[in-house]
Amino acid sequence: MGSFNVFDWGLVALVCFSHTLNNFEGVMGFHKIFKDLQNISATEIQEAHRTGYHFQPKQNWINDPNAPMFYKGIYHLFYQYNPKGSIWGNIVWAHSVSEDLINWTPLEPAIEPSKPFDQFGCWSGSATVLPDDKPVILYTGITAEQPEPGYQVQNYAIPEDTSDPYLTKWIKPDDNPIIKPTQENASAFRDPTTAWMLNGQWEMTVGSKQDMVGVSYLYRSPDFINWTLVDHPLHETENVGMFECPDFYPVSITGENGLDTTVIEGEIKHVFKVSLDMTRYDYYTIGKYDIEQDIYIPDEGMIDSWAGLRYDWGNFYASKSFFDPSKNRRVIWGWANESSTIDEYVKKGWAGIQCIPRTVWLDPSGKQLLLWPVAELETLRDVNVQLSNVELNQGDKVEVEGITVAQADVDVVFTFPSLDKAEAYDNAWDETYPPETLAENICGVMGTTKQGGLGPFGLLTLTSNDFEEYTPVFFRVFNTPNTNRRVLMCSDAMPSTLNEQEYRPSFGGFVDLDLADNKISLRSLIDHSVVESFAAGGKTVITSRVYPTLAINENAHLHVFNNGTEIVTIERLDAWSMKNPMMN
Ligand SMILES: *[C@@H]1O[C@H](CO)[C@@H](O)[C@H](O)[C@H]1NC(C)=O
Ligand SMILES: *[C@@H]1O[C@H](CO)[C@@H](O)[C@H](O)[C@H]1NC(C)=O
Ligand SMILES: *[C@@H]1O[C@H](CO)[C@@H](O)[C@H](O)[C@H]1NC(C)=O
Ligand SMILES: *[C@@H]1O[C@H](CO)[C@@H](O)[C@H](O)[C@H]1NC(C)=O
Ligand SMILES: *[C@H]1O[C@@H](CO)[C@H](O)[C@@H](O)[C@@H]1NC(C)=O
Repeated sequence: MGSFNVFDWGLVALVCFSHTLNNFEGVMGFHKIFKDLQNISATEIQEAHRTGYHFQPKQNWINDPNAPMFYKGIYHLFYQYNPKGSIWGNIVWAHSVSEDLINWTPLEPAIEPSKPFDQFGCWSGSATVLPDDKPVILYTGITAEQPEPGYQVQNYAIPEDTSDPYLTKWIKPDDNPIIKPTQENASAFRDPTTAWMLNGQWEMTVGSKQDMVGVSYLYRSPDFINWTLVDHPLHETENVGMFECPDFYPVSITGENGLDTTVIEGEIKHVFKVSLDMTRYDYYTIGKYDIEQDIYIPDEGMIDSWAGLRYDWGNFYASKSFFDPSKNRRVIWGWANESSTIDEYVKKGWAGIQCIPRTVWLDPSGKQLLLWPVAELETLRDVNVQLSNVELNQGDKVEVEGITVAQADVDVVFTFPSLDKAEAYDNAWDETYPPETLAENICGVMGTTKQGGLGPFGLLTLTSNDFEEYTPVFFRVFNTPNTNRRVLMCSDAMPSTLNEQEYRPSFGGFVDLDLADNKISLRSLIDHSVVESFAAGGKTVITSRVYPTLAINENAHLHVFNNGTEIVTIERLDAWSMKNPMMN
């Protein structure tokens, strides 16, 4: 990630204005460079919206997670960090270590600009652990001040001492850069992936574009140092613009276990994920890695565009996965940016968090992934309250009391007698809204106040005393059998704050469920200014950043509600106060 350059700016602006969707224009502000603000470090950190158990440093700006890995018993997370201020700029690779993905200790930055091949920036990249336990980082270096061309190159870095499980010091050898761009794509050439092996050679891919075609260039190397461009890309997609932070990995079709990136054959499928700079969301397809042709082919029926599947239908970007051999799982990290104004970033002295790491595996249908918070998060669960068999009629709200609801983990199962009362799906929506924002638009139009048949029902998180503010996470079920638009999940920031200056999207996603068992589950991780929600065991995930003015700390409340004519029963609800881990 990190296309903060004037070349892209022109293109993005052009496309955004011609696009029918207003919300895509939000992208543009983020591309501006605020030179005079990027070195201003706050003397005081505003705590009101700081998270309790999400990953963040003590202060300043963060963005993409980089090179996550497990090495000699230790989890490593690097991330894009401005050591001097709370807006983007002066980017280094900050580095933290953990034994459980939850408690984090900061180390010195691992990679900082210093050499001709990265003097103007050390941008995102990935780690590969080579045989004999030798980790190598590939990252993007910026070699000239923007907007000079020829500035995005790929470099490598190696640990000074591989016997140190903390990998404290990193060396950038002098034979860098190992890959140079051509003049034409010099400003759009970044984010190298973890490598895999094919026919005895290493391969990896780098994100780019040619005009509006997103391109994932493929490179090959016998020794991890001498890389040559393969004559065709791993994958490309029309009309989506720049591929940032590509990720390419195998998933098992027989179990929930993760697989090392070097597994390229067997009972597997492959996932190809990109972060689209133009829309600022993370999209994936499931498909096949054709090792004869050395290309990735999405499965029949996959939507390979920004109307396709997302890891998260909310605020989640520049994600990166890694294989964790100690637990035999694949884990995804993703960044949730702050969604307020530049002035507020500077004032509060910090910006950006990493979402709770999520285990990822293939849904038994083979048609989507499932994402679920890593099990270690449960070690932070403290005081617990439960509800069971509570019936909710239309208009009912049941308060969940006795825990710290502004910093909580809530897991609930809803049941209902039948689908008979489900409201009609309005086919006009399909004409009115483009597929990529259909769910979000329906959530926005209907909210929780438009009463329905089966739903809206769900949680009202971060609610103020008199409901002036609330962040609802809820479902509506439509009477549209035989489509995947039957169950809608919403996480609506619109009523979340009285501060109307804030970005308050009504995020939404459909949940691919037939509801044959008249049941749906929801888990929400609430943490002051973030609500991360997982429907139906991780089929649909939505993260919202919210900035309540009243519903802060002990002034926040949590309710379960129903606003549909059908009775909805809380079959079981468990909610926990969440403790503070050691956080940098
Ligand atoms: C900001 O800090 C960077 C890194 O130390 C430095 O190179 C740059 O000149 C500073 N910019 C301003 C405007 O002070
Ligand atoms: C860069 O762009 C040119 C022309 O658009 C293309 O032919 C070339 O393969 C691209 N990729 C790299 C890595 O140079
Ligand atoms: C790098 O690899 C290419 C292709 O395998 C080979 O032609 C070239 O001689 C190698 N260069 C070095 C410096 O080893
Ligand atoms: C339920 O709908 C009524 C009528 O529109 C509305 O007044 C009420 O606020 C809604 N409840 C919630 C939680 O939005
Ligand atoms: C996060 O901030 C909001 C509000 O400014 C923007 O609309 C998003 O595009 C942005 N997301 C990313 C990934 O940068």
